[in-house]
Amino acid sequence: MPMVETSSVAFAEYAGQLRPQVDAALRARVDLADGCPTTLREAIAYSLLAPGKRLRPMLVLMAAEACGASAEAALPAACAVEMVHAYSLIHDDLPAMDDDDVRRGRPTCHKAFDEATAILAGDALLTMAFETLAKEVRPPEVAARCCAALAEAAGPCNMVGGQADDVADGVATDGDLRTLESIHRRKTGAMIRVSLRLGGLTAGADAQEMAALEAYGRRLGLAFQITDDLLDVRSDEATAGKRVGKDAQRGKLTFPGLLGIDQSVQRAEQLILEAREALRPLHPHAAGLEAIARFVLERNR
Ligand code: GRG
Repeated sequence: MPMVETSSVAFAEYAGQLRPQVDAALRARVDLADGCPTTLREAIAYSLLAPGKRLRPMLVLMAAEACGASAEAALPAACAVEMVHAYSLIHDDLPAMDDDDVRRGRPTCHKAFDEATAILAGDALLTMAFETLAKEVRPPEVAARCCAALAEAAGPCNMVGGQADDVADGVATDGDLRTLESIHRRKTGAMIRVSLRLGGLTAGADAQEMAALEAYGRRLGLAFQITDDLLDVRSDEATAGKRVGKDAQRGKLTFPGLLGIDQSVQRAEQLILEAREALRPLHPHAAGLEAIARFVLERNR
């Protein structure tokens, strides 16, 4: 029996429909900041509208659909997660962190502009995310819950904390699988889980639907990081749109480094199988989430 009875609509088809909507919504919110200095606004737009996959906003929209709501009402929340994600990429690429020159197939924000502008563009995007949720999600009680959920996911106990441990001296080479999973549950996984949660919150999901989204998100988040580590080993810069091979170069703790390539692939496959199983209670509206799960396993960028 298939995990979820869906047509085999591919991620690319969903992306083809939803991506223009998400990008138009993101553009509109950059345009709203009309008192913003020109260079800062250009840097915000440069990074926010760069050709990323828009995976997290699509998770928000598809989680809302999976809970029986229209994607439309979830669009502000979808923009908010992409703003936080874009900020995290800008700051992650800075010389003090990963020191990268290429992101999403283009020069990183601090290379295209300068370091101070990149830091400020990141700061602006982080604050714009909460402004968007607070002003646009309705009713206000749901907006407050969305703000709290996103702050928790992006904050010191999750994304920022995971990043802190990832860049900290000593964690890199002598860690074990538990350490690695703990870093990525916070650094990468929390933003994936909260994307689903925001979709559920804006859709007025019940407890069973929220639990299904959480179970799916936990597995998807970890599988996403494993496939990200595999891309660093197996892909090239032109395909991935970012520098590859850097983890091994820096002696970083990674899934292929700890488990080997074959076992990492098996682990990702198992997690995606479980993620798809977790969607059962959401049947039959979970076709989009099902397509994202398949995409995460098969992705090459
Ligand atoms: C600087 C506070 C702070 C946090 C940074 C997100 C992050 C934490 C670092 C990014 C570095 C990295 C490669 C993380 C691994 C997984 C990941 C988040 C990849 C980038 O996400 P994608 O593949 O990117 O969804 P696109 O460009 O498609 O949106």
